[in-house]
Amino acid sequence: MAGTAQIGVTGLAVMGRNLARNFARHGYAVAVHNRTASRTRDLVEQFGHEGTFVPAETAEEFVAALERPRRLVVMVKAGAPTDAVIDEFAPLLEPGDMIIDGGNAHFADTRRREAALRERGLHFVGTGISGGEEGALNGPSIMPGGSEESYASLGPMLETISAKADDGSPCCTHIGADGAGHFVKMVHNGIEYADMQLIAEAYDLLRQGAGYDPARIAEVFRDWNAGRLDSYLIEITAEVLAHIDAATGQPFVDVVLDQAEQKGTGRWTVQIALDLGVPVNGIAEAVFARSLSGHAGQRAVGRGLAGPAPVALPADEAALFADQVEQALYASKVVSYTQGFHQLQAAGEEYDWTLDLGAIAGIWRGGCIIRAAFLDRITAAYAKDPALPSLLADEQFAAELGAAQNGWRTVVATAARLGIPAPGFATALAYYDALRAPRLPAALTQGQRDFFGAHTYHRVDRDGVFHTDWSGDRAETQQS
Ligand code: NBP
Repeated sequence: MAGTAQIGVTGLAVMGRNLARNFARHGYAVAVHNRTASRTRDLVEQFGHEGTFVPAETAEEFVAALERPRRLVVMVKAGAPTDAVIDEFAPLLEPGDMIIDGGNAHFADTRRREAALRERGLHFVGTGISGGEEGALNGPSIMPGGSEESYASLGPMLETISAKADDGSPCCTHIGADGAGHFVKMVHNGIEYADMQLIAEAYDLLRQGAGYDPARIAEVFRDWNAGRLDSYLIEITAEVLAHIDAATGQPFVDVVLDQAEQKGTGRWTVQIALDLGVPVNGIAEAVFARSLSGHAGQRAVGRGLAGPAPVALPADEAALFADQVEQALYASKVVSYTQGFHQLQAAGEEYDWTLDLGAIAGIWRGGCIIRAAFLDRITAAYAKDPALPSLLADEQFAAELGAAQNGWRTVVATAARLGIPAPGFATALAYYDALRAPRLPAALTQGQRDFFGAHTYHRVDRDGVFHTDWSGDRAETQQS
């Protein structure tokens, strides 16, 4: 006999517990279950008053507590634990039931799991959830993949518990079939890496280039947050920079070890971009910058290498420089989003997903780490032209980057002159200039490839595939 709980959550660590509470607070009856039953009891004891929870100790009890078709959310550690939970529950489910994986799964695993469960008549809904534990409780950005049919049943509930953008729309939309939701969440995280790296570079340039102290830089970030850079990450940057370490009385940022860590989704974004042949230079530089920061041994031996010791600009130039850093930050941010959306476009073609890129930008406006006023502009650009080949093809973005580019160039040049590493700003500018270039040196690369490997080339003046006899008389022959 089917039960009455509209949704169930298994895996009640920080994310699952908060997600279950979010459902309950919105009036849904929620079955709750965890491998270690004490977590289930704790949840009901501490938060039972927030709504209707149906605790279950065993998998059978949990499944029996759910109304049909069953909606079973899995919030366990990604990887083998997710497979173990699916293997445990799938035999207890009936055709039409849904397993929703809200963990940080790799999209290829999601595609594999979806195909296997579809064979058994079950829906598998790989769902990206962004916003950390706070988002899970109060409204995350939710990126569900899977079938249209599953979204028809599940979507309204997810939309109800999701964050809401400033215009009131839910930060949740059906992304596309099988692994599309987890893919989009992964690219979201890659963009987040790039955003964070660019902000870190802006801070470093203001500190070493403009000669500002952290408190002053916090003010600069507060000002920027009132303009086109208005975003959660800029807002928290100001807070972190203004924070004073209680133990030493020093700026907090000066007492933290300068070695950034990563969990892996940024790395996946870059690995998959390489497979898809999409240049996501900004995201890659962000992943590499974190990685470089962590190689303490390499840094120790490199510290004595020749180069300028950064000397701050004269005070009268510093204010202008700070404005130019804002321009470089904004322009580089637009470039990282351009690259991330290119990756989504390419993945849509590769995996046969119909991705609504404007809607994806729309659901990142609330709940998640990269939430920003600027995302409205991306939605508007795709609304104007759903087939927009690149964000830089949008007139407004192109005009803004055109207006920012002089300042951006000055910042990259100043960083190089002062010896301050700014890989994110520099790679974004190189990408922009490469796209603008009427001709690229790739022609020479093709010539070299033909020389050493007979890899052939195309010509600009006629169709066909050509090869030059480099070891003989250098005559050209048409291959096809
Ligand atoms: P964890 O990723 O720390 O996972 C702990 C949960 O997994 C516990 O409920 C644990 O049960 C369960 N579990 C494990 Br481990 N192995 C299991 C197995 N073989 N069978 C059944 N259950 C098993 O929890 P979390 O930090 O709440 O994250 C949950 C998911 O959400 C992860 O995939 C994570 O990547 C993703 N996520 C996290 C965040 C975040 O900010 N933390 C944000 C977005 C997404 P036990 O209690 O019996 O040990």
